[in-house]
Amino acid sequence: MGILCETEWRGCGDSRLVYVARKKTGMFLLMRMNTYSYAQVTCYNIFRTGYRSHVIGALPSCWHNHFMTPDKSFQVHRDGSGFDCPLGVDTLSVTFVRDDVVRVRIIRPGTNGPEASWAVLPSEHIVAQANVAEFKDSILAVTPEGGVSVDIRNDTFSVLSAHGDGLMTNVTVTREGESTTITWNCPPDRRVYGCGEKTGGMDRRGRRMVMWNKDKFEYGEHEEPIYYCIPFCVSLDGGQAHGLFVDNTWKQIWEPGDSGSTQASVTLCGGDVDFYVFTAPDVKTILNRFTELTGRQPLPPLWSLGYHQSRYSYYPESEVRSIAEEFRKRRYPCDVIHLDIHYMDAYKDFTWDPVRFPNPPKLLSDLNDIGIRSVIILDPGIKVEKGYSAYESLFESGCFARNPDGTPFVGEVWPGPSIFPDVTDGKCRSWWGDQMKVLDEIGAGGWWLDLTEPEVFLYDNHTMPDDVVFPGEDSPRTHAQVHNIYGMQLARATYEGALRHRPEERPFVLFRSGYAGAQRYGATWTGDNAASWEHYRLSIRMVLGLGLSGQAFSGPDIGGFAGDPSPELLTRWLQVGALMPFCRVHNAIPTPDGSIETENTNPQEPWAHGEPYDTYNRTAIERRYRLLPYLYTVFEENSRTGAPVIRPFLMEYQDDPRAVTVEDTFLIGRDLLVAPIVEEGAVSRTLYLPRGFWRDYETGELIEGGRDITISAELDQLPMLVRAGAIIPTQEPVQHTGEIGRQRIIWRAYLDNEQYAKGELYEDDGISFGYRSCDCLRTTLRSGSDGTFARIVEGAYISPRPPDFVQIIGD
Ligand code: MIG
Repeated sequence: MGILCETEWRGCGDSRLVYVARKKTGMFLLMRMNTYSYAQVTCYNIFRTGYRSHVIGALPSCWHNHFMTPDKSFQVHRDGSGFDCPLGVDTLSVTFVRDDVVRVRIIRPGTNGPEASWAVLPSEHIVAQANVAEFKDSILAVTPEGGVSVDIRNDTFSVLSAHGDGLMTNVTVTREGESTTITWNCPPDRRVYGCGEKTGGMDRRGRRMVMWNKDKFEYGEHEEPIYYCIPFCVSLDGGQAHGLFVDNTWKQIWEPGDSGSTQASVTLCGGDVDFYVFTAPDVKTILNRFTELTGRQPLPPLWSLGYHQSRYSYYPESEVRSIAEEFRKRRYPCDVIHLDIHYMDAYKDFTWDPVRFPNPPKLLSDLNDIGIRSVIILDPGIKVEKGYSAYESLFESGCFARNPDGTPFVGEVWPGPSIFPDVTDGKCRSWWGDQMKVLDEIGAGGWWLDLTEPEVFLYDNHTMPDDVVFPGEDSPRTHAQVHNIYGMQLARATYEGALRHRPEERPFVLFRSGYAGAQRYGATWTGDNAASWEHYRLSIRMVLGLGLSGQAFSGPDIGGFAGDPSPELLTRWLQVGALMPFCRVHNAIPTPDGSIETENTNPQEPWAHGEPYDTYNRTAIERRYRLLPYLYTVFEENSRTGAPVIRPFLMEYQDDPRAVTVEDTFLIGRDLLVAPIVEEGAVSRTLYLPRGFWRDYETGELIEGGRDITISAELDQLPMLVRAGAIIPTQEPVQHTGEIGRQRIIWRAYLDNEQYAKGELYEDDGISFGYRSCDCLRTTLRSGSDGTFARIVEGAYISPRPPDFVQIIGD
């Protein structure tokens, strides 16, 4: 009879009914031999008043032969969260982080196993209790709520969901030199989403994905990899979802297998096996759990949700001023102008070119006066130059990347030969924060980090050699190990530095590459895309994919970085881009210094093509500002739950086989559907509308879903629909977010068939952390039976807005 932590085994004589009782927690498992080949496992939680039961899994019936004869060694974790047991020569360590999240580590003999995670937050509080049962040649562990179970055989194991579905079955681990491959069975019809910033289609089956952050100017539609890899995916089997996060910073190769194959694998090019399986059956809960582990996007400053204008580069100062003035003169909303590398003196971080920018504090404060913040670019490389204070202080600290022989690693980037801060070291991160002071003091609004892969010119692979050493805080690591977290750690240094200088303000940090968890330091953009219809369509899939990977605050260079968009393309792209989480127009110019990569581009400011595009583009940007109350409410939800800001249908309709294939239509939050025109010359399109009733955003016309519909949209229009029964908080456009106090909230109510609607609005001061101590306001608006609307208000924030107004859209 098998004995496990205070659990008693009993078996019925005919082996058809077996139960395991755990007296202390009042829980027992019942295994019933249902069919010839499977036993159903039911978990009973016993309460004084009765019991609650649920089926937690199915086991091959061959198990019944083993019930009585266990003979395997395993060790239950002291806190009851899981157990360790042998797996071949290694030790397999299984920890239940939540009832629906299991962590699996493989510890090699004579080692302590995976090193502390860069992604996962310290999480002593996140521990679930496990029940472990031992059989003759396998071990079964389940969480009390039955969310996940792990079944371990001699050298393979399986992770099962609450319903007994095999999420990762027959997992095997093989090694070759430094690399380890994890292989498992993957049902042919499983769909795999996420994995960070990836090109191609949203379903990643059939692909070979390399997790290795890489600079790629004008990347191809199927280029692999690019800037920002996240080794996390969400999978769908029929309507059931589960997630996988492989927490390893080395290069990883993911091969989810094509739809005909039944094998999936992940190869780790170094380090140890440490992964998490998320078994909650719905995509939202999985993202909630993943962002609980790796951190959520902090609520951004409201201004950063406004419109951003950028160019490589606006200079000299007079050009920056004239762009800003143009926005105001033409009455285009704009909150931010970006300063790209030409503001610097010889591309040296934390300096200004004295000729091009003679008086930066005055410039930044004049821009601020008209409601425009400046986001300032920084690159990781610090120019080797005697007398340049950033270089001298970094050199002195010793915290920089080194060659294997200990000499400084010097790489070529914009300023010429440069050294690279070792941001894996906390001392170095605070050094970086110290350097930011000179920019903070003169009024920098936000921070833009480029080349964070880290990119180094002149090497074949555009980065440092693998064996470059980062001395680190606790122990040295090679570039091969820290490459993928370099961008994230630089973002962390910047976020923490900004916070140190202005503890009362939410930082805004924009960075090009990251890793799981980087979302807790800010936003990203999709790098050097191109001015083509393909790239425009791709940008939608990429931003949706990033959201499914935990990074919800992203957007493309609207109009394309390389090349010139046609007027039509810029307008269409702006219409969609203006509704993406991060909204910025940016493009390249030839640099006077003869840039190696950029090509000639024409101006891409939204008025660049004259009328009628000028008016169309203003309308597109104004739409963002109209919807800002709703968008901010969705951002707040994201910061609290991890649910992406813009969502593919599969997030809300994962059980609808058609909805899960849609890649060019999306939802903002739950209720607002955007159906962009994505074909050149088109003025109408067909889309699959998910089930239920919808209403046209403008007219309120009621449309039944669950079928294909065709909508027309001339070049000045963007098709949008609202879920019937929703209320969308909006406002009249403003020139910048500093003006919203003048605008009342206009609730656009879209009644359902029962004449019912409900909506929500989140407000706070948009800049401080006051919301953390309740200085915020959540208003719920509901229609009553008599045609009136009732508000429920929670929170202490006093909104400066004039009284709100409800407008019923449609009949
Ligand atoms: O080698 O800073 O992706 O947004 O304008 C090019 C100049 C360097 C690449 C970035 C782009 C930026 C540009 N940078």
